[in-house]
Formats: sequence, structure tokens, C-alpha cells
Amino acid sequence: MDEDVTDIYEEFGDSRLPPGQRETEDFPVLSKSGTPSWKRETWSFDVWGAVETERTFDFEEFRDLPATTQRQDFHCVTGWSTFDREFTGVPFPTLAAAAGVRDDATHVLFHALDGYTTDLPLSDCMRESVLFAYRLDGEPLPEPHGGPLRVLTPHKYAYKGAKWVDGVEFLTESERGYWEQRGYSASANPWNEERYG
Ligand SMILES: Nc1nc2c(c(=O)[nH]1)N[C@H]1C(S)=C(S)[C@@H](COP(=O)(O)O)O[C@H]1N2
Ligand SMILES: [Mo]
Repeated sequence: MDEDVTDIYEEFGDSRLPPGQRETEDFPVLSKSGTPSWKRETWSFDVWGAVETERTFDFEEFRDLPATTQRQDFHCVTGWSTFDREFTGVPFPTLAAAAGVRDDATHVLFHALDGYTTDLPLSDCMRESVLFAYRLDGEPLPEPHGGPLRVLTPHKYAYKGAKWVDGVEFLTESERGYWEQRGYSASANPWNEERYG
């Protein structure tokens, strides 16, 4: 089983801990407004905007997409990082292929059940490590950490990873997400300490 796990941090080499961050042993929970409620029977995930085919997935349909398990590092903009969290889920490029991204798509806005949004350039999403994750350490993703489904962006500060994600919108120009509208960086590269926009 372990051979199937990809260690994503290796691409960051010697500077695994970004500047100004400290490692924590635990995995804190950070939410703008608590954990939203949802029901498995009515949960759905939408893909819309600049795509060939707008798609809606229920939980089982999402689980049928090809998945991967990766050990990832996680960097919160408030200064803590946690290493080697094992997530299972669907890589962003797999989901994008299922809808067919149009040529004029340039950006992505993730939508979540608590009203949270976050934006990224499409090019920053088209990597295997940008995961729609539904398992953590072999267990269903705990709700405080974004269960049933969250996004992970190990190459960005963690506010780019929407918990309770229920939709992804492909855009033809950039739009600002929740924290990006409130002064956090749109690019959010931890190795350049891009904390504020
Ligand atoms: N839907 C949603 N996603 C969110 C947030 C949020 O408040 N709502 N907070 C962000 C922030 S600032 C961080 S650091 C991480 C925290 O994830 P964790 O609670 O699993 O540590 O989720 C990000 N994604
Ligand atoms: Mo954060």
C-alpha cells in the first residue's frame, strides 16, 4: 500500500519549511465561521463556467473518479506548518479533464458550503498535488478539516484550499476569493512569503 503513496514535499527539497513558518505536531483547525452542516443524500459538487460540459457529481460519482494518495505538507499563513499528512482524493487535472476546460479559461474560483471562496490561476491548479481530498490518514476526512471534501494546495498557503468544497468555477478573468478580498495575497507562495496582497 505504501508504495502507492506519493511524497509531494520532495519537490521542495532542502527548503521544505518555508521562511517564517514553524512546524507543529498537531493539525490545528482554522475556519472563518465554524463547520457547516450537510447531508450525504443531498450533497453535490458542481463544475461550471468556462468548461465544455458543466457537470454535477453526487458523493458516489465523485468517489468513482480516479484517486491518488499523497503525503503532503500544509502551510497556514498565520505561521504554522504541518508535515506528511496523508490525503486521498482526486487530482485537479483529473476533475478538469472530466469537464473539459475551455481554451479561454484562465482562473478558477473554488466555492464552499460555508460561503467561503478562494481563487487561483488555472495554471496553479493544473498539478497532481492540487487534490480534492476525502480521506485523511486512511479515514474519512474529519468534518472540522473540511469533510466530506476539501481542496489541498501544498505549493500555496492553506487558505487556497477550500474546506467543504462543493463547486469549482472556471473563469475567463480573475476574481478575488474570501480572504483575497480581505487583504491576503492572491498568489500566496509560501517560499516567497506572499502573505498579503
Ligand atoms: N470553506 C473554508 N475553507 C477554508 C477555510 C474556511 O474558513 N472555510 N479556512 C482556510 C484557512 S485560512 C486554512 S489555514 C485552512 C485550515 O484548514 P484546517 O482547518 O484543516 O487546518 O483551511 C482553509 N480553507
Ligand atoms: Mo490559514
